[in-house]
Amino acid sequence: MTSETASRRDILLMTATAGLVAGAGAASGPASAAIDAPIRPLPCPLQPQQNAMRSLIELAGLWDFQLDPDGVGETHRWDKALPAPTLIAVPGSWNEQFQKTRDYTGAAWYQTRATLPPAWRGQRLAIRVGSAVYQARLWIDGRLIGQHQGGHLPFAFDITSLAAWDRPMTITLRVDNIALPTRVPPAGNSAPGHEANYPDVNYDFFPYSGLHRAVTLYATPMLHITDITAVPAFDGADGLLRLRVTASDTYNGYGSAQAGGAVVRLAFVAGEATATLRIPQVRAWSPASPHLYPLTVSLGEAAAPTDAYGLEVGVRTIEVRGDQLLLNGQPIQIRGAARHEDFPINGRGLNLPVAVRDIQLLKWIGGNSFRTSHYPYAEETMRLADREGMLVIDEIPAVKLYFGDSDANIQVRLDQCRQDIQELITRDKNHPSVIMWCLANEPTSNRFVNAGGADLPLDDAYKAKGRSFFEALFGYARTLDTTRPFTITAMSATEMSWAELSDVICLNRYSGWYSHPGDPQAAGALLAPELDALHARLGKPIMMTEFGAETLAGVHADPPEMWSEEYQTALIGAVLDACATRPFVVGTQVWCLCDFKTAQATGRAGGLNQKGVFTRDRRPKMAAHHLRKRWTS
Ligand code: GCB
Repeated sequence: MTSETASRRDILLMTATAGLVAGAGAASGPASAAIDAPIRPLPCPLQPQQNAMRSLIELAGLWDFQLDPDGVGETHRWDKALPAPTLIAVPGSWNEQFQKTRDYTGAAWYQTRATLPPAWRGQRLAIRVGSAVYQARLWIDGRLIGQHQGGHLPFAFDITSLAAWDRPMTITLRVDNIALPTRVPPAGNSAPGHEANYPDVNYDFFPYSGLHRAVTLYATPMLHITDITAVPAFDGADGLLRLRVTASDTYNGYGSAQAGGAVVRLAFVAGEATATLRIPQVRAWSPASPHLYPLTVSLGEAAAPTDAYGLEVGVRTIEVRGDQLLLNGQPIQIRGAARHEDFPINGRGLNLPVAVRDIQLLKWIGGNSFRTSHYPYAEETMRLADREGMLVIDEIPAVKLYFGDSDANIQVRLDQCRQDIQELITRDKNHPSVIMWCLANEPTSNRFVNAGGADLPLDDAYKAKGRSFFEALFGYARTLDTTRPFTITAMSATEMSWAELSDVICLNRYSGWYSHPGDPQAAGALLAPELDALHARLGKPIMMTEFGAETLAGVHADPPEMWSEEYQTALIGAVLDACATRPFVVGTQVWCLCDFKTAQATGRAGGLNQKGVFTRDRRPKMAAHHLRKRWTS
């Protein structure tokens, strides 16, 4: 716990100036090679891009890899050379690439070499890691550069002053996935006895770990664009993009932005410019017509730009009004499923074919949405969602938070959640597909904390602690984005005084499975009065973000029996029927799109959660056909 506390202090130090979305600029100064102090991470709003002024090298492929179960790597300077490495694929989880690493929790080291192209001399150089789960430390040529904590979100460092031009550079990452109460998701509240699982995690998905997304070296002009925020709006038939652009080096000068045939001049003062682009007769973005406009922002004179960055933007608005959710001013019905980034061997490693396929499957069942349960997904997936007209609930990795341990631990988790939502909004704020941010999945009672296995009820002290935690988190998050709703998803054990802080009330309900076994109709019968009571009390839109049943593909029963395809179909149908007659229920997302790997447990046949309406290899179960019939006709 002591080293965890120390590393938290480092993180806070290093992220201290990363800033809010509105203030995120080039936080990094040039690093002095003489000072062996960590370099502050750069904010990561813009995915590295290859264009006429910017270049990148993706360090994908086989890296040297070594487990460090005894934690000796730092003492023995493995950052210079790994003593006995094997090869591993990056990106990819380490768990299933070798038999012996499947359930490994601890530190592991990755190392590769890269030669900088001579053409990059004189440019600003950075290294960016798309996702390292959970904590990562980075060395270049034996020098500690910095660290990041939280997984699933990118981090980058300015390495201009460390560039080697006459030899390959050695890049080393130490990644660890140790489960601790001070991490998010937190350890320390998992079930004992027959509910226990292995590996021992407090959540229901496999703790895949490692370098899950691209590691990229990239070069930009010295003076360069550091962030673009484009907030869409309508003015009659015209579309507006309210732009805020930041540039490095407290730039004072000009630039320009163009989209949809409109051009606007940007006047930078101390590295910041704001302007509004007006797109006449705009084509609004929606699931039915996901029209995107290429937006190009450049520095310098339009005829001879000195830096440029291109984005695709959609013009749409999203708003909660009364008990409705309005997209472009019209009530919208959300249909779809929650997902996981999960596939055999790859684990949680970037898998573009699966990301493409999953969105096709969602469309095939007539869905228009997904939730990034239970962590931020790859940037490529968000781009696909924009292009395919998916409405996304974008979630931070705050699964199963609890409030039964020390105030100090709760504060560390709150700080981590703040960092997660700040980094997520920084990364995803320009995606039209993102219609809501989710700040937690199923914060829960303290069932097993300090209880020695007993089932503790939620007492008033814990309720109050949770309430102030969420007031602080919602309050902070709402300063980062004033244009989208925020939510948390609530299981039946989640205290409603926390969940009611949400703009859209999101419910995960499993009657007919975890309660009322054998009675699929219970899922609808118990839900209907609960929905009415919540609506009467809160007057807010409600969404079903999870409901479902474990289903072994190929198992059939009439009358329906648990684990059969008929049972899953009946249960899902009962929930959808209950929602269909209640216009304040603005969305239904089944749990979940596809079967996925989880920790081993008595209720998880084959180490899988099989509540997918598709199998893990993406074959439809009966419920997928049912949804397709229901949602496409
Ligand atoms: C939930 C969780 C999800 C689980 C699911 C289940 O409420 O949010 O992570 O996988 O239930 O199948 O139990």
